[in-house]
Parts: sequence; C-alpha cells; structure tokens
Amino acid sequence: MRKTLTSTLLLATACGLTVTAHAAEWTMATPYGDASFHTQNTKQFAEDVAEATDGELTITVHSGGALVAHGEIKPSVRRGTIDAGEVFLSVLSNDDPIFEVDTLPGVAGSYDDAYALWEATKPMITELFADQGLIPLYAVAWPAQGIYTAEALTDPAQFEGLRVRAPNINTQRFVDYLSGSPTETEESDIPTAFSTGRVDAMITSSSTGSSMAAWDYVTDYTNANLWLPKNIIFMSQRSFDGLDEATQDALMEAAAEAEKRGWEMSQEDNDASLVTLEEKGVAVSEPNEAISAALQSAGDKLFEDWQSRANDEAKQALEAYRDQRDS
Ligand code: PCA
Repeated sequence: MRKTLTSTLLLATACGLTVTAHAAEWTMATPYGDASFHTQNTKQFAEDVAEATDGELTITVHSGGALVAHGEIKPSVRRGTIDAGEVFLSVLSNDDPIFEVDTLPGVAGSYDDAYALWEATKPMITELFADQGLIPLYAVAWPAQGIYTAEALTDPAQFEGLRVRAPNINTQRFVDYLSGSPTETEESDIPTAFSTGRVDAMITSSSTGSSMAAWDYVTDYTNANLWLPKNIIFMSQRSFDGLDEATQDALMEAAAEAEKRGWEMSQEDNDASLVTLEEKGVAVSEPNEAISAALQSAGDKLFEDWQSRANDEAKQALEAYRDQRDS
C-alpha cells in the first residue's frame, strides 16, 4: 500500500499535537478482461469505494492478467506486493477441495442454489483465507458452464480424444472422464489456443463465449448447465488493518453492494450473451439424452473423486447447503 501526501488530512489530536493521516492507494489485479461483467463489476466497486470514502481509499484495478498472472494473484496479495485480487475460486483447489465445491455437477444448478452454496461454504472459506492473512470481500457466480464445439454435439463418442480447453483442474478431470483430452487455458489465452489448433472445444459460460468471440472458432454451444462457478475478490488483512474504521466500514459496505450487483449482472449477462451467440451464428441447444447421460456419468465420477479428497468440514458445509436447499 502506498501513501500519498497529496491528499493528506491533517488532524489535531486532543493533546494539541498535529498528526497526519494519509489517503490509501490500493492496487488490485484480476485475470479477466474489461469485456467481462466481472471486471466491470469490480471496477464499479473500486469507484464506489473512492466515492464513499471521499478519496480516502482509491483502488486501481489491473485487468486481464496484465499486472499479475492468475496463479500469482493470491501469492502477491499474501506477500503484500498488491493489496487485493480477484481469482476463479476453484483454481485454489490445491489448498483445499472446498474451493472447487462450486465446480461439481448436480450440486447447485441455479442462481438461488449457487448463492445458498456460497453462504453455506463462506465461513470455512473465510477461515482458510484468514489463515493466510487474507479477507474475502465478495464472490460472484459466472453463468452455468456449457460446452463449445466446432460441430453439433450429438453423440458421446465425439468426446473421444476431443481437445477441450478447461478453466480449472476439476473441469480437466471432467473432460478426462468423458474420454476427452483436457488442457487448462486462461480465459485471455482462449483465442490463441483455438487459432494455433491447440484445442478443438472449450468448457465455459455463455458470458465468456460471448466476450471471447467464440463464433470465430466454434459453431455450437451445448447449454449443459454443468455448474455455476464463482470468482472471489479478497484483500490483504494487513492492508485492511492500515485503514481507519470509517474507511473499513465503507469498504465492506461497497463489497456487500458489489456482491449483490454482481449476481444480478451475471444473470443479465447470461441472457444477453445467449442472444449474442445466436446472433453471431453459434447454434445454442440443450444436450440430447445420450449427451446428458454421458455428462451425468462423468459428473458422478467427479463428485466421488471430490468426496475422496474433501475433509469432514468441507463435507459438512456441503451437507448444510443441501439441508437448507431442501428445507
Ligand atoms: N469463464 C471463466 C471462468 C468460468 C467462466 O465462465 C473462464 O472460462 O476462464
């Protein structure tokens, strides 16, 4: 965190001494580009914070992985190189399988359920972040994940050897279970992955398909409603502790608003992106019975795999979510 003298506030203390409090300037990094509704929401959050704190805290958002690569965002916030970051929550799954609970099929397939899953798992996720000197600010779901292909997806045999771009390890496992050949690729590298022939297909949302111009590479989107994975936005505890209480309160309030706004933006962006995909010539369809059955069976394996790795606390969080959802 840098301190500036330009916006120095002079305070007279009770004993007549003069002390200086400085406006804080934070740096924040996100791997997602400006065309993503997530980045637009995060930039709005930064603007809201500057306004609510009268410039006492300004946050500069570096998008598209320009300042820090995706895998380095959390380590950089931990080290204090930057103050805050945004990541695809499930890329943290090496730390704990709870982080990829939102990339399991059949767990939460609607926005309401995905939000309930976030609420049920938030305490555990917050604790794990705290162990690393980090504090979550908010989390927002992407639209449901589906499959982009360069031909209509009608027969599960088409998965055999299909080179599928996946945004995280769990999606790679899923592709493996479908007999495909997965490659983990960052969102920003999608165009290169297709244009260099490294991938034939990808799993992502309507939103990313639209913001990354999927129509340049594929012809079909199978809207399989696999799962609604989230981005998490978080900050360094040390940076937070450096703020006065009123600024801390304003920051947390803006974060709560950003969370609410983000989930609404996600739904609106899903609707708009499906329309854009069709307008640009991508055929959008639901999976047929044979494809659904193959996805279900790969999904069951993915879930078993998760259960074999998750600890009791993670499983209990999932149970708490299910109890709440089914009550
Ligand atoms: N877009 C991001 C994460 C999930 C999504 O819908 C991506 O594909 O990388």
